[in-house]
Amino acid sequence: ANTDYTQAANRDKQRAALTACTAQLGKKWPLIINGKKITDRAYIPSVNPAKPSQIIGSWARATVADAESAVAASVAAFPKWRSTPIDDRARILERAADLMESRRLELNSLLILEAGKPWIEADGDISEAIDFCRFYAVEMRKLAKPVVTQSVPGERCVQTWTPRGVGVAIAPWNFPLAILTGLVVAPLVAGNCVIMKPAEQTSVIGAVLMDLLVESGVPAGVLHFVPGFGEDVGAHLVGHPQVDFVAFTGSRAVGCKIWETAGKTQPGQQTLKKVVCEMGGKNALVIDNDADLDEAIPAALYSAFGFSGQKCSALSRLIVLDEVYDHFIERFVSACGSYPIGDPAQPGTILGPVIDADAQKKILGIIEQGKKEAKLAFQGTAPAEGYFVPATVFVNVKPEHSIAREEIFGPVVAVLRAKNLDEAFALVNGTDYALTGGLFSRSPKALERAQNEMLVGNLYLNRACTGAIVERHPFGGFKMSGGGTKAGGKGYLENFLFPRSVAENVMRRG
Ligand code: TXE
Repeated sequence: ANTDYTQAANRDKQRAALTACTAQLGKKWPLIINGKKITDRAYIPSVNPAKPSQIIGSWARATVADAESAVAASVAAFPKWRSTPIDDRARILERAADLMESRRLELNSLLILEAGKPWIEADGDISEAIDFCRFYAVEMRKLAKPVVTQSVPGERCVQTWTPRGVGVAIAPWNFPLAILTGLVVAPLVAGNCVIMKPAEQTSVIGAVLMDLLVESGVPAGVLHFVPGFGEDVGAHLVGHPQVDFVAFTGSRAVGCKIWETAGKTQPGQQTLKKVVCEMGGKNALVIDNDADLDEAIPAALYSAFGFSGQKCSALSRLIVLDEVYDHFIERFVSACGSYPIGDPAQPGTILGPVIDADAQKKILGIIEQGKKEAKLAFQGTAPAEGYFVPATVFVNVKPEHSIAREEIFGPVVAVLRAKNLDEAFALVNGTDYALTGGLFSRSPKALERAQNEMLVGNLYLNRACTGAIVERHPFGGFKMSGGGTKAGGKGYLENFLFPRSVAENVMRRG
């Protein structure tokens, strides 16, 4: 459950936590390999995207040699960790969840300061991290029970599971606590050793998560904190012959590179690597002629502009049917101006900055390209300091336009027009992605058709196409959105396990 920031007491507590967090900025975070803190490395500063002059902390940049040490330590620790009682492993995750809950405001403050997440979004990130810990602990306990497949007289047949070995968790910056937690604790509780490689932009949050997991009881040698650059340390770990799996969330480009690297068998490699991969999306909401606009418009605004659209589930295409088009555009555009942009540390901010200068430059470039292709229907304002991008809406967008095809990962919406649902659903399915999508309609037939014809991993009907609660909405897409796994869903843990079939001649049992 998220914090209710409409209560003044909660706002005061969050403000106090932010002040306390700001007071101890500038900390230097080491690598942690085999339980040892390594400090003599180059340090990379992490800055506040809303105030780039403010350094949140700096982290020791791992080298390829550090990656080698982490793999060697993991290989050595695996046999003992794999035979740890499952309940002991599950209890570590439950302690981590309790610690996160007890440190919620401090963690919130870090997400606000290092990732530029507005309070509500930061709080949701923590809630999801806590849910991942609790959910995967319960799921692993269920998997501990052998499943009887088919016993016949004299023979008992069951299926059990065994962990894969050593893996690397490579996380993005946009859910710097939640996604990193999920990618780490799922393989851990399954009995694997894990090397944590946070995103460069949010490695301080990664360091705090590492400390919290160590405090929860993860033994040295089982989990290593190796912050570094993706192209050297990340790539080296993905290609390492003794790394058995990669748990990745991030861009399509990097995801495809990881699949290629992991697919090449290296000398000395003893296992076919498993890649668990969640990438971007080009998510669309279809507005039917009879949609309830009082619902559809706030939902579209939240999906498009929450956290400045930096979510793989963010809305980036609105597909509006002819009859309702003019009315919808008029109301949607006038509502866009009501979305507050500013310092995410201020309560009530919805649009904070984008993650860094590169992202800001990339998205502003896409907006310039959009102005050549389509018509600018709305552009908000943005503070001068910090990596801000104004909320932007384009209309008269054609499906071949780049703003209708490529993931933007910023507060930019492309509006397309459709004659009918046939055309609308064809537009939805017409990109390389299949992550989230939704339909606002009052007609049961249309809602039925959406479930059969909108080919997305997570479909939302008459609600925002963004946001997934662990276990309630198992999350993940297909096509170029990912390998079809569902984070926070039943079966996710099986990515990090091998199934084993056991047949026993019970006549011989004493
Ligand atoms: O992703 P990256 P970023 C998408 C979205 C966004 C883009 C950039 O399109 O614009 O990714 O975000 C590591 N081998 N999403 O920069 O660059 C890197 O160090 C191994 C969607 O976060 O893919 C980081 O830890 N690792 C996504 C991680 O990959 C490599 C959420 C992600 O970096 C590597 C976030 C390599 N060659 C971004 N290169 C979602 N679906 O939620 C980089 N990395």
